[in-house]
This record gives sequence, structure tokens and C-alpha cells, in this order.
Amino acid sequence: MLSRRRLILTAMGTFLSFLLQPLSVVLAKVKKILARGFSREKIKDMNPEEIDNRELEIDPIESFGTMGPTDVTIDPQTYKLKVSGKVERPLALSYDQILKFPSTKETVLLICPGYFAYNAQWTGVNLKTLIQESRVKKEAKFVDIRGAYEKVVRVPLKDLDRKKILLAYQVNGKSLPKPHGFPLRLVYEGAYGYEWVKYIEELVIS
Ligand SMILES: Nc1nc2c(c(=O)[nH]1)N[C@H]1C(S)=C(S)[C@@H](COP(=O)(O)O)O[C@H]1N2
Ligand SMILES: [Mo]
Repeated sequence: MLSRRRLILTAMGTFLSFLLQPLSVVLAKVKKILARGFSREKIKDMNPEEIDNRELEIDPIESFGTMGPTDVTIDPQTYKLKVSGKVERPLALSYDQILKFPSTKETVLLICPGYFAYNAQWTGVNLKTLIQESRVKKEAKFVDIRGAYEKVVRVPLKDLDRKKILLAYQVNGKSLPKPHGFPLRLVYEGAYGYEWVKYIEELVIS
């Protein structure tokens, strides 16, 4: 049997190690796993940070809603994605060069609060992989993602390690349709749709 003294010491040790965990681990909420078939009408009023889509089926593209611009025409032959700001090596990447980066596929839920929600499989380049190509300076903290009509969304660089964040060029296995931001759109796990910049033109590291 454990002595009373041992027992107290063990309890204190457990308590101390709990206190010493990174704050982020303590604060991370347990996400609610949505069952297969869960109503998209209900999901559209939920917070993407609080739900887990692992059991949800993928929605066909015909059922997607759209928001923001849907008719921007970008010619993939002349398209350049610029990467600038706090980097050692600014870039201007063609569409073909972007397609040559290692690609990743992720199923991520898009919620436009109050309007629609859809679960899709996105293919693209991991945002961290792409910006690393420009040799981001050590002091950098954010990447500003600019799309058509000067839409800009700021992503903290520390989010790149803990969330699925892609520059997507395909959805459900097909080239990104024009209404959804061809040639490149942001896929941002845990963030509302208004952060999912479409028609991306530039990444500015700051
Ligand atoms: N460039 C740009 N991207 C944008 C927007 C915008 O106004 N401009 N609207 C956002 C909003 S509010 C939503 S909900 C999503 C919708 O993406 P979808 O049209 O592909 O469904 O795009 C986002 N991306
Ligand atoms: Mo939205």
C-alpha cells in the first residue's frame, strides 16, 4: 500500500504537471463531432472552431452556396502569385509552378454564418510550405492574403502549424470553379468563410 506521504506527493506532482502544461492545451476546447448527415441548415449557425467534421459526408459542388465575388476572370497563362514583405527572396509564381509544389488534400467545412455551410475536399499547397520557399524572416508574425477587390485577410504564422491552411486549386477533385475563386483560394480550418479569400493575388509577410 502507498504511504500517505507518497500519495500526497503523487497528487501534488499530478497537479503541478497540469499547471505547467502549455496554456493552449488547457484552453483547447473539445470539439463536437457532427454525425453523418448532420443538418447543414444547423451547421450554418455554428462556430467552425467548435465542431469536428470527420464523420460528415462530402457535399456535391452543386449544393454549395457562394458569397462575395463570383465572376472574376483570371487567365492562368499570365497569372502570378506574388509573395513579398519580410522575406529574403520575394516570389512571383506562375499557376504551373504552384501546381508543382507538393499537394495536400484536406476535407474542411466552410461556414458562411447564417447563409450556408458545406463540407468539401480541397486540394492545394499547404500555405506554410509555399511561403517557406520565400525564406520568411525570423521576426515575421503574419501573412496577409490579398484577393480580388483588395480583400485582405491576416493569418498569424503560428496558426500555420496547428490548423489546416491551404492555397487550394481543386475542390472535390476538380479544378476550382470560377465562382469559388479560380485559380487559388484560401482554405482555413476553424475560420469562418469570410476569411477564405478567393482569387488570391498576393501574400505579404509582415
Ligand atoms: N476575394 C474575396 N474572397 C472572398 C469573399 C470576398 O468578398 N472577396 N467573401 C468571402 C465569404 S463571406 C465567404 S462565405 C466565402 C464563400 O466562398 P464560396 O463562394 O466559394 O462559397 O468566400 C470568401 N472569400
Ligand atoms: Mo461569408
